[in-house]
Amino acid sequence: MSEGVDAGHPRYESLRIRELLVESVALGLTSQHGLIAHGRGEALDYLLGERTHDFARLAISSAVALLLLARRPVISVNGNAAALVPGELVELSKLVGAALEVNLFHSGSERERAISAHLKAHGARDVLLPDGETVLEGIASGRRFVNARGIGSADVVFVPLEDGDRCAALRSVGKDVVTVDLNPLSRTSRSSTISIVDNVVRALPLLVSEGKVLSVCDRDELRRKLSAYDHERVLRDAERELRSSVGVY
Ligand code: PTJ
Repeated sequence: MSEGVDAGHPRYESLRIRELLVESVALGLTSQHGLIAHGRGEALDYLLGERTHDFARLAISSAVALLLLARRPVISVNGNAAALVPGELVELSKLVGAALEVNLFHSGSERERAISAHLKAHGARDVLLPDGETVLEGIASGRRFVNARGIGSADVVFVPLEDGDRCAALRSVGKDVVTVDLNPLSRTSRSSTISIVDNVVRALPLLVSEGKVLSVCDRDELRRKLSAYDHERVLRDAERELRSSVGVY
């Protein structure tokens, strides 16, 4: 980390994460737009008290159950997630048997390769990239380019930091989508199957620990976990939490 971030600073953790993202832009992992997206996330996280709420814990547990029940789960990785939680993404992929696929809003083969190498340096064996032939219809961004062995044939896609277009497109072709997004009002949160309203830096370690617990459960137990999830209620509780912190009910 560059000089100037004092570990004793009261906002050290927030400054550390900013610094990590700035360095990740310099390393060619994260896009400059990713910094702006992070700023939006920071503001929402501040209003949520920078902690994991019960609505997110329920979503995390249900998301792990859904991933373990899936036939072909895939974890989609973008530039922000790769910078913030590379080791956890790799660990989760191993726990739930999911493929890792790089999929970028601002696509570019150099950045795809850099993210792939970064994930491999954190223990990933195989990382899928867009195969150059498979396209997901209904998306305007670079996220339409996918891999036929990954997102193209997945039944469940986990997408930390999403944009609404892709989430809706994945749902429209019958795939279940798990998202992590600090904004419960976003199209992403609304159109996903399971929405984890939390910061990826807290949610991913919790997904990994829940993965260790649930990976020994049988399928009936996993289905019971999944049936406890109520999408409308989770979003309502998250929105209420946000509004209560700014005094708007
Ligand atoms: O795919 P890339 O690497 O080219 O980058 C794509 C970005 C992130 C730039 C692109 O997806 C984008 O512009 O995203 P949006 O539309 O700004 O949405 C990002 C959402 O993620 C917003 O709702 C933010 O509140 C949320 N967000 C930002 N940081 C975090 C977050 N949610 C959870 N944890 C975070 N750390």
